[in-house]
Amino acid sequence: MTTKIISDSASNVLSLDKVAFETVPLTISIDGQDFKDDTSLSIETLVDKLHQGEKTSTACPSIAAWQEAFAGYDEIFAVTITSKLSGSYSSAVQAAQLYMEDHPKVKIHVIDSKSAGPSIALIIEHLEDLVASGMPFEAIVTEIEAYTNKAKLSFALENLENLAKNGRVKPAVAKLATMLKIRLVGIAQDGELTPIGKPRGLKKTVAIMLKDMEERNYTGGKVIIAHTLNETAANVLKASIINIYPKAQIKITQTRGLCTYYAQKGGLMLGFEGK
Ligand code: X90
Repeated sequence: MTTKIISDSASNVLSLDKVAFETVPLTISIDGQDFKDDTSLSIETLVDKLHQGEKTSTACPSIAAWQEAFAGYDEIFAVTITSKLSGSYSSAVQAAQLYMEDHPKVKIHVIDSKSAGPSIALIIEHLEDLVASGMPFEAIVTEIEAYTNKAKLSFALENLENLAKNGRVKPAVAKLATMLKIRLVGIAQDGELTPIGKPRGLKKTVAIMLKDMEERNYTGGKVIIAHTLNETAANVLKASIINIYPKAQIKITQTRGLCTYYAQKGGLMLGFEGK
């Protein structure tokens, strides 16, 4: 029995130690040129090109791209960015249906993370532990659906332009993007971006994020911080979390292409285990 975990590139995860893993890239287009969000993409170059580009957009993976990633395995878990903001989930579900028609013995479960970035990464890491423990496929499905509801996301963005331009936020939130020097703190709620604060400065940003962690019942479990060329802020956030929750297990990663595009330079994304 061979098992594989797959996610779209919105997870920012590049590899796993214990279980076969692959990311299916989303695509970023800048003035007609397509960039696949895979390991060959340099984030620094992407940020520069986005700065110079006029017309930019993103696209979810095709059905064919998901099917290629399924090939050769018996049991597959695929995790996607929230279905409310991207076609990635729908693409993966259709790919899974078609693939299982052609390969009746193969089991594929597609998970809508209802989130993005580091909370997808938490789901992937939990899947890795469950698969490695030898738990049967159906039991993992039940457990991971419950865990997905506990994998929370908050974020602090210095620029909402790309989210607004591509219609990924409600018009009222998009209006904030036209204001200067607004740092928006938000959370993923029901798979959508929900603003919770507009602080000025990092100190207040961190305070809002910590309050949200407490409100959503973080008690010292796993945390993943993803940043877009802002390691300093990620380290400040990490130190503040450890200060209150000394047992917190915290990892810091960089955003890959898709999250870099939407979180934009300076952006922070925080995935944590709540209730
Ligand atoms: O299909 C596509 O082209 C991808 C569209 C993705 C749109 C949203 C990406 C958000 C990435 C920004 C902050 C977190 C917002 C999370 C809300 C659930 C990161």
